[in-house]
Amino acid sequence: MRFRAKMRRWAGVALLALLASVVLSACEKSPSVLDPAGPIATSEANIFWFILGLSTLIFVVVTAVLLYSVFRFRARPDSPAPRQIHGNTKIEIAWTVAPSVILFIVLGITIGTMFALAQPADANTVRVRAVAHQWWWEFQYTAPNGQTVDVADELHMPVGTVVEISLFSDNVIHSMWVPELGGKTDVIPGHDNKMWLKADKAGRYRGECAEYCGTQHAHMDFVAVAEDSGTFQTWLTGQQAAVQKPANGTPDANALAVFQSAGCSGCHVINGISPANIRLIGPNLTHFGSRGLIAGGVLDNNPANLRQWILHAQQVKDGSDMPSFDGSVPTVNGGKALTSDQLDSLVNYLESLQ
Ligand code: HEC
Ligand SMILES: [Cu+2]
Repeated sequence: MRFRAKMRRWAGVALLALLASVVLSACEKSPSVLDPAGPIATSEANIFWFILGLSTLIFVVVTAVLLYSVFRFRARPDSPAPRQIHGNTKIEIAWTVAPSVILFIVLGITIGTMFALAQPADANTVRVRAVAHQWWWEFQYTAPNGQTVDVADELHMPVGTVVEISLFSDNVIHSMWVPELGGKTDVIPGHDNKMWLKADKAGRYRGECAEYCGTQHAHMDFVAVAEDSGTFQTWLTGQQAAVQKPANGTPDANALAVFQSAGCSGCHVINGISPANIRLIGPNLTHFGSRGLIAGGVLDNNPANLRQWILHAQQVKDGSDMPSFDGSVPTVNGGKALTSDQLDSLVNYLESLQ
């Protein structure tokens, strides 16, 4: 009875765990390495399936032999004591050699794939510099005319083209990973790694930081936007445009006045408005309205979320380098919360920066 009660309790726990995992995984579709959309992820998934297949085969064979022996040679009433043997050298050798051979096959396939995935020579290679911040990704492109394009949260890439990414961090170690495309390469201060990605089909693939880098590590996402090469070129050209200085008295001019007086301009560059060639601690906002995410994907980019972010950055992303503008910090905006009008005007303006 007690045994049965125990069993029932454990069955209950197992069922709950199963339900919880189903419910949690249904929350959002996570990107999967088993749903590859590029050559690196495809080779990696192939290795996984190969090893899984091989181990399943071994499991089935060993279990079959085991079960056969258990039943075939089980003790029966009045069966004689079995013949006592010391061992069988041939079998001992066989089951030492066979696993080694299998492990060498797996090693060979893994090393072969590593070499096969060394960066392919490709005349069209697009080069990107990725800078890992705590906690958001910055991507810098050099346009054909030499101009630098600086974006946050979105890694644009032409489909079918090798994208070579040099990885840079001046803070802690991060790791760059786009599960459906490949990657997971460490971003180490003082040691600039390189990786490459290629997407076989257009799409938006979620990327993330895969190395714990502080409290908001889980909110250090980005999206790899794979698009046909025409769209990519149009995007790159569009991103080079600087913002026009608005005429005095317009809503845009008022928004920029708030941007200056509240202190946003001390951390964020808007090309065409900020002094030329400066780099500041926060994301470049020149084309913020064209992006889908806010602050490493902690929020989707829409006016309501942007308002929430500006007002309560520290509640949305505790510990981030962006302060809240809700009057909670005496040194921020003179300790005053941004007024509703000021927020409206900032939100409208920033969302209009396409
Ligand atoms: C002390 C520096 C600092 C100040 C001042 C500051 N920000 Fe930020 N801001 C940041 C940092 C750092 C991030 C990135 C935070 C993260 O993702 O962890 C950020 C993120 C953002 C983003 C999201 C950008 C993106 O592409 O994801 C917006 C929009 C933004 N800030 C607007 C503002 C506005 C508007 C103000 C003024 C009211 C302001 N910021 C003041 C540092 C600052
Ligand atoms: Cu990180």
